[in-house]
Amino acid sequence: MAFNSITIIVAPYHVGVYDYRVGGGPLRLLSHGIDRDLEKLAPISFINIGPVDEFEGEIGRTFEIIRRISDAVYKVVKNNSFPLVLSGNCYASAATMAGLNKARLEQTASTPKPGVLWLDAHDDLDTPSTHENGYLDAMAASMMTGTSWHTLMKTVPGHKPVEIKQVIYCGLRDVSETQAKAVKDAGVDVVWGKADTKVDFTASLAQILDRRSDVTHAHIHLDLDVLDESLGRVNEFPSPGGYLPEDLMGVMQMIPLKVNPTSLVVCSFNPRLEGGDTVARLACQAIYRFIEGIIAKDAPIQTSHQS
Ligand SMILES: [Mn+2]
Repeated sequence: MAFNSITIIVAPYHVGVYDYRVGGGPLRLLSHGIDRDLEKLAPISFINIGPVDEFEGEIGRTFEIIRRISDAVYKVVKNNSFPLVLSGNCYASAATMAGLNKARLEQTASTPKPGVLWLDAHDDLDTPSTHENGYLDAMAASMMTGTSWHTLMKTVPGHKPVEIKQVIYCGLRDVSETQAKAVKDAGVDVVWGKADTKVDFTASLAQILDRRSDVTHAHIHLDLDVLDESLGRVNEFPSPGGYLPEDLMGVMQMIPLKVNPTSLVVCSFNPRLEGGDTVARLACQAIYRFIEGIIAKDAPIQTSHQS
């Protein structure tokens, strides 16, 4: 899978409200110069998702953003560019999978359906009927896998439910009993985070990917609350037992060695809480290492410059 450039899709919204709470995350990552860093690796362009204020309520605005991200990802993939989506909300991954699917269906050579590596403290498999706290993002994975919001998801260009077994979790830990049961019932592969024991996330995920010969291509969902709460408050839902910096770098460097990444969504980061700039710096380093890994794989000649 060769990419000739990277396109940064910028969606700085929380449920359609610009720069509010996690909507500020993409802007903070850009203020840390992620685009200037990546420019050392490949040509960069941008697609900004424009305001959606005229759409009805948080649900109407949310689904318009999902449709627009899907369209953007589709265009980027058609141009042989790599989509890096900086989003406030997690449901950008449901949108990205729809855009990838639309592009894949138009390809003459058959590209395998991508799996999804869901790096997050949360499973996001709630439905409106099981959901408890009002945070729409807790349904991001169920939107993607076809177990919630069926009618509105049909308005998303290219959306076709992703089979739940194609989703692999790494860092999951902040779940209710009902949510844990939903994950277990789904029978998916999970690397659980543990508050009382150090987990080797990189080795454990690598082991799963070695075994999963059905997952050769994958979309990467990086919810920054996968980071351990000791590093800072990534959003309003921090939890212990998450990734330390070496886990984040390890996982993001390992992934391109095991699968062909199709896309990356980085989301769910409210930079105005304690530790926001620490989180932003770590996220930028992780994105850089990940893209560097993809490029090194495509062009072995470049690996000689790496330490
Ligand atoms: Mn989360």
